[in-house]
Amino acid sequence: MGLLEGKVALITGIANKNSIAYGIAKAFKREGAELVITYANEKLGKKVLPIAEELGAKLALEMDVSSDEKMDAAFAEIERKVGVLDAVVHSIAFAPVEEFRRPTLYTSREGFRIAMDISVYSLIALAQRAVKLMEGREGSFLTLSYYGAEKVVPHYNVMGIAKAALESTVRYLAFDLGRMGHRINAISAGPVKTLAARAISGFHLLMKHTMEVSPLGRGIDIMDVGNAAVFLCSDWARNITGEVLHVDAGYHVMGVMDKEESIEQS
Ligand code: 0WD
Repeated sequence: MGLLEGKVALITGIANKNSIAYGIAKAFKREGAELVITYANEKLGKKVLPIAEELGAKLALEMDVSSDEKMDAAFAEIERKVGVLDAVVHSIAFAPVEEFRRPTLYTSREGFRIAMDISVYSLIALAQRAVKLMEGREGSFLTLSYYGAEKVVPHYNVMGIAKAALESTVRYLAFDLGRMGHRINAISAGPVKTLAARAISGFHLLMKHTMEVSPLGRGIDIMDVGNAAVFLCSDWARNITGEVLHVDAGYHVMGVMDKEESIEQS
């Protein structure tokens, strides 16, 4: 029996087969979960609908998290067609590309607002609506963060600030949701080449650096994140909430980045 047998999971943030959310959806499916898949807009729908079909999703629908009305409409449809939810995966982030191109010092008010709205507030907006479908169940929420929340990663800029706020949001929501019997956690994933990652200047150098200095001396892939997500959303993790789990080949434990040393060891 799969670890998520009998559970219904809402997965947001699949843009294509490179998306971290795709790895999570595949792992959830493998473990017996029924899937509800949402995509940001009609254009992305053309890519995502065939993926939803391949994964045998119960329902696939559009949901732009920047609009309360669109979220209400999507949740009304989920309630009508599916009725319940056990898990919600928030795999969404966005900031205007200019914000990755200039120093954090020159972040615009609008860029900051958009980054916080789409990448952070959307988690709260999802939780507000999902709890109604989790009544009487031990629900579980999961979001995706990155090391740039904890330390300065050049070019990550306003997204690092947003991820710090996101991780704090996980802790505050853990308190509110915990009173209802639900859990919420984050996975801080190592760099993965995806559509969103392409916006960040020098991303390939960041990936190379991470692989070279991490204790395991390698990078991660979307199934590594998917497998950890299965655990966090399964009953095996029923007393884990408010946590940020690093799936980064151990990169975050390094203080001094000694590239030579890690190469000698391998
Ligand atoms: O290295 C990486 N790729 C890492 C990503 C390392 C650590 C964390 N993450 C995080 C990201 O910050 C994000 O929170 O993982 C999450 C998923 O990102 P991803 O899988 O790297 O990127 P991608 O495949 O582009 O999916 C993100 C998706 C959007 O794709 P695009 O590229 O079209 O922006 O977030 C969704 C959209 O599908 N999204 C929205 N969904 C609903 N409403 C919206 C919106 N308004 N905006 C973006």
